[in-house]
Amino acid sequence: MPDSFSAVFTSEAPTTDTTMKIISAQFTGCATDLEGCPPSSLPEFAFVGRSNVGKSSLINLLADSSGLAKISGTPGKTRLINFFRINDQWTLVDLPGYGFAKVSKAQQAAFNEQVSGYLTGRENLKQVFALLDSQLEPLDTDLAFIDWLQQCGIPYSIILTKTDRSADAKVQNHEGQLLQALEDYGLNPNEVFKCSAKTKRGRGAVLNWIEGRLPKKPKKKAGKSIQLGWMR
Ligand SMILES: Nc1nc2c(ncn2[C@@H]2O[C@H](COP(=O)(O)OP(=O)(O)O)[C@@H](O)[C@H]2O)c(=O)[nH]1
Ligand SMILES: [Mg+2]
Repeated sequence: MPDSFSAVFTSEAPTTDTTMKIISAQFTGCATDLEGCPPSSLPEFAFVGRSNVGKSSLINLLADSSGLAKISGTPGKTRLINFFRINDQWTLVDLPGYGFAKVSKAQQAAFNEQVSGYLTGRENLKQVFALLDSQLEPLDTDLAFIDWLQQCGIPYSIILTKTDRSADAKVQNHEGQLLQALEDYGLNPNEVFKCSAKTKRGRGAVLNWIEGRLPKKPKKKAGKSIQLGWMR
């Protein structure tokens, strides 16, 4: 092989990271139901899952901010819909965790009604990310929730969380079971992502997916150079 070729092939690949840069992430409000949600025309992306699935950790990972969403030692404490404006471009919505056993059935039903009101009624909601724990086989409660999303015509993707906690083979096995269950029930998520808040796995994939759904910024027209000839 001529030297020039080896030079080409051994040269370092460019290290350009194309992941969306998080320039700003601000808490903009919270609500218990649709009526209380802050008005916004920005595209919204909501994150939901059972308590302790790793939602707050994932939100902090995505937003590049360790304290944005509170990582809870007490599962099920967050009963509010929280809004975070990212890069003045889109809104990340942290929905309360479902399926928490320490609240009464009546409380859970009221809460489900409030969250479902947001999910079905929020006009700028672009997509729901349903979080599932990759350490577990797909659970009926999760599948029922996903089925409900699909029946309501709400676009959704699935994120398998905490992939660092199990061996790759186990994660793959659970992913396979999930894909099979989705097929059996005729459920069609936009994507299935695998994430870990610990290793940052999946961060770029989720952010790039969101970026692809944002309105394109108008390209600057090729600026004409200012004619300075008159000054001479
Ligand atoms: N190893 C590991 N632990 C995680 C990950 N995500 C969350 N956790 C832990 O799981 C627990 C629940 O996380 P949290 O983000 O509060 O879950 P939430 O209740 O769904 O908001 C905490 O102890 C986290 O430190 C992850 O990706 N890897
Ligand atoms: Mg949380």
